[in-house]
This record gives sequence, C-alpha cells and structure tokens, in this order.
Amino acid sequence: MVLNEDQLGDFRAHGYVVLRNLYSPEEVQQLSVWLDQLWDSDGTENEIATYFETSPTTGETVLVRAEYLLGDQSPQISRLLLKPDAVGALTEVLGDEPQLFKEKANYKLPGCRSDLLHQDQAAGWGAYADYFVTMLIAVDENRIDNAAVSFRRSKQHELRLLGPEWQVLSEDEPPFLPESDYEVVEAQPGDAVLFDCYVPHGSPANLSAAARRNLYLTFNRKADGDHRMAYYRDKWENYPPNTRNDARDRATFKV
Ligand SMILES: O=C(O)CCC(=O)C(=O)O
Repeated sequence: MVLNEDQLGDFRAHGYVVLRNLYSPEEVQQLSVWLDQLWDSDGTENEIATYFETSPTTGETVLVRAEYLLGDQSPQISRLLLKPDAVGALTEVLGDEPQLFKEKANYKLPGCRSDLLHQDQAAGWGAYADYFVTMLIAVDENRIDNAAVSFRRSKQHELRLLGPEWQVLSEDEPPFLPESDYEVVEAQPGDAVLFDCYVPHGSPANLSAAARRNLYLTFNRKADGDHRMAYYRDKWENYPPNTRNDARDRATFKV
C-alpha cells in the first residue's frame, strides 16, 4: 500500500487527498526545466497543444496551459511522473489500474486569470467514462497569493454533476463561499493532490509576481477503456490549440 488508511479515508470522504513530497526536489527540478522548455517552444515546434490567452490584468499574452505532453513526446518525463509510488496511489483510489486519459500543465503565470468553481466531469468527460481521478503535481510553490487551488471539503461528497455540463458552478470569483466549505491547498513543489472528477474546485487569478505551474494528469479505470486519442481529437475540433499570435480572451473558455 502506498496510501495509509487515513489518506484513503480522506479520499473516500471528500473526493480528494493531499500527498506531501510525492516527488523529490531532483525530480521537481527536471519537471521545472521541462516546463520551461515547453514554454519557450511555443507549441509550434512539437506535437504539444498550447493555449494562449490575453491576460485580463496585464493585457499580455500568456501561456495558460499546454496539453498532450506525455508518451512518445517525452518518454523520460513520462517515466518520472508515472513512477511506482504514483501509479500505486492512483491504483488504490481508482480500484483498478490507471489508464491515462489526458494530461496538461497549467502555467498560471503572473497575470493569469482565475479558474472559476467547477467540476471537471462537466467538461464533457461523461462521453468517455463516468469516473476519473486527476493527480495535481505542484512544480512551483502554491500559496494563497499565487493562486493555490481550493477544493470543496464536503461532508457528503457526491459522485454526480451538480449543474449542467459545460457550465461553471458559480460565476463568483474566489474565494468561494462559504469559505469554511473549502480548503485552499497550499503546496510545496513535489506535493501532489489526487482528486476525483466531481470535486468542485478552482483558483483565483495570479496577482502575485510568482509563477504557479502545476501538472494535472487525469486517469480513468483501465476497465473503462483507453479514450485519450478520442478525447483529444474531439477537443481539438471544438477548442483548437493556438499560438502566441492568436491568443484568445477568457470569454472563449468554458470549464
Ligand atoms: O490550475 C488551476 O489553478 C486550476 C485548474 C483547474 O481547475 C482545471 O484546469 O480544471
């Protein structure tokens, strides 16, 4: 077992659990260099899918996320991320071997907009499976002032959508209310959070000077099949990646 009983109990009760120090400082350093290289490459020199937006606070073009990062693209980084402890913890919360569904880096650089309160499952994931677990990996420190992610710590976590698909649960900017229902997960580089696709979560705009780069690797149960390529083909048709020269504004972002 990778997770202890308390950690498993936490995940079952609330839909998420924080795993401190899952990745070592050396591993985080490799991830950090890799994310910087992706940022410099601007998505046109390789196969990754980049999403650039115009910052609502500074007006600058910022890379908000990069997707489709693992596998043949970066075998060494894939091995690092999918190390036995990580796969073991995922297997324990999924109750089956993890099958990679999608993966992304959220850069949340200074000036990046907020992510409003939402459930990941509302982003059309139901077309592929009804249960997913995402592993958030903090590459930079996550603090309240540089957009640490808030998770609803419900007394009765429910595995269902709480609103219509493609809609956020509230248009209100964080902090989400009542504040006592949410945990702002401050994290050190190398910490991870496993959370299921029904946990309401989001984060404020990054108004600090410190970047907050997190990785998000999402898995379904192996028994539910391999949907990664179908998901990306569908997504790229409906919401194509872009480059620095055709940055979008926030209005085009759904969940
Ligand atoms: O990276 C963040 O701050 C939040 C991202 C998020 O909730 C998402 O991409 O689903």
